[in-house]
Amino acid sequence: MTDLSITANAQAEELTDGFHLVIDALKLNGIDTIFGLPGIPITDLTRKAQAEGMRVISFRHEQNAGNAAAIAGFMTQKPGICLTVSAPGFLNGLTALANATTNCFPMILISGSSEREIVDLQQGDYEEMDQLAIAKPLCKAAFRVLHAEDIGVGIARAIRAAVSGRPGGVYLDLPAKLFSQTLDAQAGRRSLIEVVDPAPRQIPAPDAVQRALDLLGSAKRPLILLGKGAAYAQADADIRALVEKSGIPYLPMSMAKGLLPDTHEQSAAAARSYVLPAADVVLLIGARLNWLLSHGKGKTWGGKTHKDWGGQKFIQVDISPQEADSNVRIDAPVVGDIGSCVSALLAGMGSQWAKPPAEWLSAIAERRDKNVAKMAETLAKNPSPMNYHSALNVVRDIVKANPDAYLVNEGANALDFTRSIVDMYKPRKRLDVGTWGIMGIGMGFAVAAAVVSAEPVIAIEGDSAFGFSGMEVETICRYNLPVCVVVFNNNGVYRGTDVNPSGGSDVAPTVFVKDARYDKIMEAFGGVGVHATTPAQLRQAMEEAIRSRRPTLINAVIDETAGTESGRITSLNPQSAKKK
Ligand code: OXT
Ligand code: ADP
Ligand code: MG
Repeated sequence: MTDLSITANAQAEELTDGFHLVIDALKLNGIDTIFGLPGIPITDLTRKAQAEGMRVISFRHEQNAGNAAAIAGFMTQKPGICLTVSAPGFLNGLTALANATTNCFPMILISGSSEREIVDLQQGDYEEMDQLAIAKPLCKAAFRVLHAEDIGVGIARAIRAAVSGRPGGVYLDLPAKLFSQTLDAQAGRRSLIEVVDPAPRQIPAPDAVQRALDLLGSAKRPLILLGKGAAYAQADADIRALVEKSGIPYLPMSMAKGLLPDTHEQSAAAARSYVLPAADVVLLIGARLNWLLSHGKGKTWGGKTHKDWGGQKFIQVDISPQEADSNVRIDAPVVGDIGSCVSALLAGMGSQWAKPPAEWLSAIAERRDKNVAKMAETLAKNPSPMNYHSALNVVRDIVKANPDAYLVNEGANALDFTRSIVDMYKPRKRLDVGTWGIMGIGMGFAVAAAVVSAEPVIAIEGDSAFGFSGMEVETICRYNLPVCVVVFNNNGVYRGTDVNPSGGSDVAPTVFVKDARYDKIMEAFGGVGVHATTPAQLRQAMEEAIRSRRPTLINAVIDETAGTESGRITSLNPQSAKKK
């Protein structure tokens, strides 16, 4: 080696660059996984991140990588990272970013972008797009870094914005030129920020806590509603203690199922349509009064018409001060993080808290027992062809036997029946379509759940829902993940029975290829494919999938007449004024 090349090497060692600073900044903040899809200008970033010990999970479409990042954020309280290329890759990831923001999941979409000078003059660069401007209205915050020395600040701001206060999606724009910019290595290290206390606790005001307790204590028919914010908060023991100490019946929203086991004696889930209109005081913990709760009014709540208030008084525990009064009056807002609020409520309840009146509890128990008995009767039937109930009876047993497994769920009937039939036993195990009722989260959520937790994952998918992310079956096989996908195959969206009203040769818009074999997709990539037409076959295949931890797809044939239009939300379909 000549003297000259020794000097050049020494200099190279003392330099760092944009690629390494991004990786170092993420690692410094405890982020060890990237979900993404390589290409110009971020291919080398994925390679170098892997070389530096990060887990880089590469997807077949950015939307699925984005959904994986979002749910990783929900599971861990750390922002999930999705990495994409410019314009089209960025746009593919954007739906997931918007969905994360809507659901209050912390994630950061990092996209490479084209040259600012060319983009801003609209001179037609490769994948030209003003990504920052497009992302801004769809997320909580959006930042762009132009100089390598600002990467540390950019990542720190993105992390804080994603997880502090109400969590949400953040966009970070990294132009191509940034990655090869160099910096003295020491200056580079000094420019990085390890974020201190990224999601500071927010202690509720004592008078707000007292107001809430006074109202709750005065109730004759109190009810607690647990939402996915309560699941996210990881205050599981205190939430359980609050429910049990108060003796108040509770309803879990879909992703709050399992916060307390669904079999808990205070669960009013099986008496939902009775308790909502009958309750006089409702304590909302991390749940918004949005469409899923009929905006806190209307017939669901005992109002005369869909606009009328049912007369309940609400206490709302939420980190966002703007959430209260968004739909109906909140009589006692408690603003703060759920952990701090719930522990303050618990402390304020003291040791003499009176349980709710016995008439209220027995009225609920009566409705619940009736519904549970009716459900048990339906589940015990064994019709041919298999229907949602007989198939889900199997899933219910498998989840009971494997309470640590994650349950991903999407579809319409495949979603709604699973929610009410399959009991959950542990917090944050049920991952589903969330606030938007969005199809396409399935395989992204399943991959992330398996990668983050290493636990088995069961994905119950409508055949339509599965189609939105089905190609990620290859990803599941590539990383050999313990994911068991069960496609509830009823030949279409809601049902497989619609006909073309014009009599033409095209099939109806809601109908798919009949008797399709989704199991063959899994086999194409080396996983296990099973065609199941009976509950016994489904049971055997699911048990084997959990035991072996091999990627498995079960094509579960469901009676094509069994579903209803839009599942439980038929009423949201607008009706034509004209008869024909
Ligand atoms: O009290 P009552 O008597 O009312 O009974 C309730 C409970 O008390 C009782 N229950 C129980 N009984 C006994 N035992 C137990 N343990 C028990 N637990 C409960 O059961 C009932 C029901 O209880 P639940 O569920 O708690 O109550 P309810 O009233 O349903 O709750 C109301 C809601 C609103 C909270 C609830 O319904 C809910 O969370 N709904 C979510 C609905 C949703 O988000 N749906 C997904 C969207 S649908 C549609 O949009 C679809 N698309 C369009 C599309 C979408 N979404 N996205 C994109 C990107 N593009 C397009 C499409 C394409 S769905 C879809 C595909 C559909 O086809 P698939 O093939 O995938 O699926 P299939 O339908 O299977 O074919
Ligand atoms: P669900 O769909 O289950 O009803 P939502 O997504 O509508 O739940 O509501 C979740 C709520 O939880 C949001 O209003 C959000 O601000 C709140 N939230 C999220 N995390 C926390 C937290 N750590 N502390 C307090 N509130 C939180
Ligand atoms: Mg279907």
